[in-house]
Order: sequence, then structure tokens, then C-alpha cells
Amino acid sequence: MRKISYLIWSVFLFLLADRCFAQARRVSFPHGFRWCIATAAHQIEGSNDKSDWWQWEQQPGHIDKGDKSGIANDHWNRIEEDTKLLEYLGVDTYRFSVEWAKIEPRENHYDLEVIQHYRDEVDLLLAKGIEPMITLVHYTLPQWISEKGGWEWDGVVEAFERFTEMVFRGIGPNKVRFWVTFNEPMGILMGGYSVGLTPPGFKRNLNLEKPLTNMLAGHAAAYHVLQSLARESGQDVQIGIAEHLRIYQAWNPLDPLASALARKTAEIGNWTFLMAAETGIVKLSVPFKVNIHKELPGLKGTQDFIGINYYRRSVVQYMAKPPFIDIEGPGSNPVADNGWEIYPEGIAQVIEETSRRFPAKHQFITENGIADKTADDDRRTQYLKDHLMHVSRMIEQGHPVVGYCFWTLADNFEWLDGYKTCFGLCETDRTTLTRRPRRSAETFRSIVAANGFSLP
Ligand code: GCO
Repeated sequence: MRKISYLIWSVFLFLLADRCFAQARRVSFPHGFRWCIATAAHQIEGSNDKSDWWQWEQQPGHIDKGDKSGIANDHWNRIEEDTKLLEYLGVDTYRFSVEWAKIEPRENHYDLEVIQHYRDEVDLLLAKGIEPMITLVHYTLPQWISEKGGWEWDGVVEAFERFTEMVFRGIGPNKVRFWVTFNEPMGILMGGYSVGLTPPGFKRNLNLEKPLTNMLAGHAAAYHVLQSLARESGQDVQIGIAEHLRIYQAWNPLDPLASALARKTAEIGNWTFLMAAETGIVKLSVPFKVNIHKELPGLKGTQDFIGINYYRRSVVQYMAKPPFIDIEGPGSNPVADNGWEIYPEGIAQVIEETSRRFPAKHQFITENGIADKTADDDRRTQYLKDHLMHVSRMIEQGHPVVGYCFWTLADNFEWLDGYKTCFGLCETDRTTLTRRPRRSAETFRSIVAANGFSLP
């Protein structure tokens, strides 16, 4: 009898231990967590020839190997095909952008066929049970605005407000709940107006008050017009900004100057726009260089969630020659094809700081992905799981992360890198434009289906 009870006990304890261990090995997400894929119009649609980026690409030296977006992935004519891929992956949300340059190719001239095209895309997604998340400005502007000065043009705020209203009314009420006004606004500002690497190519260094103020005023105007139009139809809309949030780490944490530079770089690069939308105060200050500090009427409280584009860590160090500071260097971890350090724990650090700065505000990982074209696709699969493991851990600790968008569906036009780098769950054949799911697409699909995964 005694032996039987020992046996029962040992089996019970084994099963209990195995269950606890299995639970510990399980990376899981809450019921209702949103699984999403993110893309951007200029990178996938093709033929965006009225945009500033299209013109920028025509100028030698701007894009790697002289690549041009051209037909891109011809998504404009392959929406059904790509929506089927989204369905295959099982996502319930799809983040994409609408192209201002196609909707308003000339000032005050709105192309109703283009608006109908986006309404049809939204209707197809909804019919498949996929919620759209629309980005209004994903880097690009119409060329006619760029020629007027882009975000420095005095009329840009009103133009953006009109464009936003046209998009909402054109797609129709009670269809799109999630809106992103700007993708990576600080990237637009620093690339296009500070260092001149992207359109309109201005080199203002830190004299950025005009474009920064206009972008924030545009964001506020878009926020209020969307909320007002939604109220007219009794609809709830959630509006945010998708900011590129990066870990900036001093090359030597014991070096006070490098640490101060890293902190200041993060403050400016990560938080300027998001903090302004929260507090209503536009702040950008660098000792002896610039000191922008002003309240913008209507800006305070104009974000309902925080959009986090997380990819990597950068090591910050100063140099003996201009520009005297390097903020792009990788740390000690392996790097992706584009040199970005793979630093999964950084997504947890970003989530934690976002919670500190915006307590209780929902967070949405609006982009996360890796440039990798290795044949076995192991790195993308591992990158995905490693980052999701940290996201899951943060949620378990109480951080309000409500969704995750993987960047991206299929290899596409990667801005200054042209077609050199590949971020897709699907490989894109540049000749036939066939989308071939990689191994990581299967991994992503199974994680979505199970709302989590088991660790080995
Ligand atoms: C960005 C954009 C995407 C990129 C992706 C990979 O961060 O530049 O949001 O358009 O393609 O992040 O770089």
C-alpha cells in the first residue's frame, strides 16, 4: 500500500513540476492581444511618381545602387493577393499607409478614384475580419508640398488637416478605428530638415523649430479632425504616433560625457514628438545650440496610444572630427544585414520607459523586424521569438502593450537602402514580384494561431 501511495505522489509531483516547467517555458499573450503586419504605401504600392521620395530617388547618390521604388511590389494592383497572405498569417490587424501624393497629386485636387481604391482596400480587410490601422504620413509628401518647403511651408498644417478629413470622409465612418498620424516624425525631421539625407534635403542642423512646430500642429489638427468626424458617427477612434524608439547606450557607461550624450540623444530622438503630443509643450534643447520651448494650443493630450517602432540598440560615442558624435554604432551583439544591432532586451527597456513617461496609456508595437536575407531565415525566426518573449514578460509585469505589428509582409523598397535589404516574412522575387513565404512566416503564423509559443 505504502509503495502505491509513493508512486501516486511521485507521479503527481512529476506532473506538477512538468506543468510548472511547461508554464515557465510558455510565452503567452492575453486574450484579445492584437497581431498585426505593418507596411507603408511608398514601399509596396508602386508608381508613386507625384511624391517627394520619387523625385528624390531620381537624383544620383541618394539611394543605394541608384535603386528607384518604381513598381515596388505592385501592391496597388495586388491587394487581394496580399490580403490573402494576411489572412494566411491569421492577423486581426493590418497597419498600412495611404499615399497623400496619390490622393492629392496637385494642390486642392483630390483624386476620387484613388480614395475609392483605399475605401475598397479597407472594405476588403473588414470583410476578412482584419482591422485596418491607417498611417496618414509614412515619410512621404506630395512633391507640390515639398517644393513649397515641405513641413516648413506655412500652409502645410491646413493642407494636412484637409487631407486627413478627405481620407476619413472618403473611406467612410465606422470603418477605421486605429489611426497613426505620423510614422517616425523625428526621422522625417532629422533626415529631411537637419542633415538633408532625405526629402526635402534641408541641412538646418538643429534649427528645426519651424518644421517641428508645423508637424506637431499638423498632428494636433489631424487628431482633432479625426475625433470630431468620428463623434459625428458615434464611432470610437484611437489615434497615435508610431515613433522609432531606440536604445541609445554610451560606449562606456562609466564615461560621464558619453552617458550624457546618450541620454540627450534619446531625449531628442525618441521622445521629443511623443512628449509634445502628451504635454502640449514643444521642447528641443541642446546647450549652446538650440532651445525650443513653447506651448502649442490644441496639442496637449493628442494621442490615445503610444506607437512603438523598435528595432535595435545604438552605441553613442564622441569623435575627434565632425560631427563629433556617432549615434549609429552597434554594440557587442550580432548585427542584421543593415548593421543594426540585434538587441531584444531593448524592447523591454523601451516599454518600461514608455510606461514611465505615459502611465497607463496603451502601447502598440507598431513595427519590429530584421533586415536579413540568409537562406535558412533562422535569424528572423529567432529575432521574432526573442522580442516577443520580452514583450510577453513586460505584459505579465503589467505594462499595457495591446498589440504587435511585425515589419513586414514582404521584402520591399527600403528607402535609402533601396532593394538591398530584406525585411519580409515573404521573399519578393524582384522580377516576377512573387511573394514566397519564408520559414519565419510559418513561425509567425503559428504564434498568432496559438497566441504564444513554447520555448525549447
Ligand atoms: C522605418 C519605417 C519603415 C522601414 C522599417 C525598416 O522605420 O524606416 O517605419 O518604413 O522600412 O522600419 O527600416
